[in-house]
Amino acid sequence: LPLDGFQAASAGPLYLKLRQTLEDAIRSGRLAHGAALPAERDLADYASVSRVTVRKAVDDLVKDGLLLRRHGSGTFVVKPVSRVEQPLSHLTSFTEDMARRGLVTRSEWLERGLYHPSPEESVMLGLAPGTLVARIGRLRIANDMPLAIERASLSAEFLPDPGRVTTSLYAELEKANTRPVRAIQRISACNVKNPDAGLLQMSVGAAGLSIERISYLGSGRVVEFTRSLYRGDAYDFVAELTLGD
Ligand code: 16G
Repeated sequence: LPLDGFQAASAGPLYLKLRQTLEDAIRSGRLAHGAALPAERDLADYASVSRVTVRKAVDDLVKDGLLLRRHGSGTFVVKPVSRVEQPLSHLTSFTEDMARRGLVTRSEWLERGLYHPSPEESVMLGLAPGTLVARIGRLRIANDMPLAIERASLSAEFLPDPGRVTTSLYAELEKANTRPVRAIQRISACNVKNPDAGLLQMSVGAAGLSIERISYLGSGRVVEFTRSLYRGDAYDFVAELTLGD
């Protein structure tokens, strides 16, 4: 058990001492990233404290982002995320961005197929009546770290067979010469909720970035309407600003 050095007899509130001992175990690597925390009962027995004390110490570490509770499976040591600096000047794809940093990407599929469009999709994509919409919903993962949830909608005209997108949507569009050349992107702050928090391995209520991208062909036609949720602790969006008139 990761409780070396814990001394119930020393001064100060018990739960804070227990918290510090657990924090030291995490920071020193004795409790490895991704490892499950021993059961509350075992920690309480071993430290000779009440389960309430253990719960308070663990709650504190969850609040500070060092531990993560996963419903039904336990409490885990959070893997620290190295932040990604993402320029806001180029219309690149996730796969390209990550490859440039030497990271290996994969996706877990949340949705992929042709559907009747929602009213919002019809408006955003300028769909003619009767046109279907292709939806590509993915949890995007780089080096085994989930970074974002992306849900893209495109007119079925541009993506008649969504099953063909295996790794990169933009690479697939490029084959048909319909890769977007311009996009408007809106970034706003949010607090992640379930089920998104679970997918992104974040605590409920942690900071996320909600991003909407509408991308266009050279002709001005909309190709893609994408709603994404990025981990707030993993991304810095950086833009160059120049003095204008
Ligand atoms: C980026 C875009 C997303 C686009 C995707 C294509 C943001 C916020 N989103 O992640 O709109 O669909 O790239 O990536 O930048 P892919 O070609 O790797 O599938």
